[in-house]
Amino acid sequence: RSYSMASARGALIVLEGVDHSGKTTQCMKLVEALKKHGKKAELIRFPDRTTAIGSVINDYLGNKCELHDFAIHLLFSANRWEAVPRMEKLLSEGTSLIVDRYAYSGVAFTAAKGLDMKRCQHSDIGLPRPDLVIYLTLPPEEAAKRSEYGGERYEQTDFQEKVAENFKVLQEKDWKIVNANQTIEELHTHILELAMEAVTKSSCQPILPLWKHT
Ligand code: DGP
Repeated sequence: RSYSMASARGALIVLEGVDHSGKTTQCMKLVEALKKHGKKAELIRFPDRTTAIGSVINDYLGNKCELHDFAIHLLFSANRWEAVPRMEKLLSEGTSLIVDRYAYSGVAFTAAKGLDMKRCQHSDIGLPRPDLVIYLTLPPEEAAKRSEYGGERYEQTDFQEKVAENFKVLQEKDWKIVNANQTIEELHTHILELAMEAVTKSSCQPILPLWKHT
């Protein structure tokens, strides 16, 4: 029936995971595969370095400027909030969004500097809640084999281990934990299956808000 087709919304699908777990590669492949299956899909990356806020974040990550830990935390958060109107519009038009990092990275990274986790979560309360979170895991020795860390801030193993611990605290029951230590194609097949299921399931569900004030 055409009226129900028109009202079907897209799914909000987030990929999180440790660095070098292949999130970006998998996000791009997933968008293409969903399109091949006749679904409307678009890639969203956080941080989005193309906006004014994103360009400050880019300078910060490249060690070109210094900012108070909480100030940069709020900019990462604002960088997600500034995308919300576009995200809501696309979702309501039936486009599924494949999101490379989200508020979970926001909290996991800032809290790894020693800031209180609840305080870190505060600025992201109320963002659109993902319909599906896929968390890619990779043992640190496997991540190290894939490529050397570059010169960006945060690219150190001890820091990344703290980040991984924080992700464990943030993990919710319905997250799909996927071992990234497989070939690109094997991983893609698994992720596509999870995503197709989410696209079907989410189409007539309301979009809920992320987290709550406690
Ligand atoms: P990427 O462009 O995905 O490589 O991410 C750049 C770096 O920024 C990466 O080390 C993870 C980190 N990052 C991503 N989102 C956030 C955030 O919201 N807050 C903080 N503090 N760091 C983040």
